[in-house]
Amino acid sequence: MMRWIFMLFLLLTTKAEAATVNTSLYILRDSIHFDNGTSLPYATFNATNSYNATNARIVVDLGDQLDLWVYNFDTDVHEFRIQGQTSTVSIPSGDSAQVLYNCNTEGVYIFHDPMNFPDNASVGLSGMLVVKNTTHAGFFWNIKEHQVGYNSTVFTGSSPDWMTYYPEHFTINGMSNPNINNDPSARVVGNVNDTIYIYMANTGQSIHSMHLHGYHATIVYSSKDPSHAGWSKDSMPIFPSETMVLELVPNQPGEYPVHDHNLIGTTGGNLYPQGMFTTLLIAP
Ligand SMILES: [Cu+2]
Repeated sequence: MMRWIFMLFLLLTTKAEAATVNTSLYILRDSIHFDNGTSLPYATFNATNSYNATNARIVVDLGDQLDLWVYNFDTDVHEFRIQGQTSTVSIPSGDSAQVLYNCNTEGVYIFHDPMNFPDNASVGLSGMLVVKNTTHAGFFWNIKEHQVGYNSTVFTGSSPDWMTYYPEHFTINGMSNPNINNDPSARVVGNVNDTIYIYMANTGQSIHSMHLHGYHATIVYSSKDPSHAGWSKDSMPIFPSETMVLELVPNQPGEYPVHDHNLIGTTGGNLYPQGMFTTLLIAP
């Protein structure tokens, strides 16, 4: 009898079986548009064969097995790699490749085209794989900046001069203020005392410092500085290729700004306020 009770206990307390997550990414090239009228050639990993300037996100649970197919619908050859992995697959134009990945470490990993790094990743080919170990609400910020002229240089097969990089456009999930607040996966909406996770990846080449007004958040994970886990702060510097997970438990209601503390990041080709600016909306 005790044995059966024990087994029942095990069944009730063991986490759901790890699942195999079958998904696909489609490499597509088009443009990214900004409010000052600027358009830049851009390429992204999409969830379908329909282009979107926001990269598809892959969100899995800890322990899942990712079975991914990457389709290259662009006219150029591309490569694919998940951050932290040494294996790279090359995908000719019109071809596809299968990538298997054991999601056994919680965190955020940038999947990207590592060809001529950071050139191909900088023209948009860098998205977020999120391995989560919580059922709390999550929001996702793929933060990135752009300099006019650099993308066309990459697409014509040359390498831009990163020593003279001076970006003019700043995006979260491929969008600038005020459009970020219309992205329900980016704009943090919740209630006082909720536990909210913010999953961030800096897929650009500049340092950004995300400043949360009104609240402190706790760093759960930093790919660059694992020892920062547990720090409670209101400004989070995030370096190129760094990923970070924040836990926010709002202590007061209100609508508070979040922005890049490097204030050029809240502009867009001389327009202000643009760029990396959104708000947290917390109900009582
Ligand atoms: Cu601020």
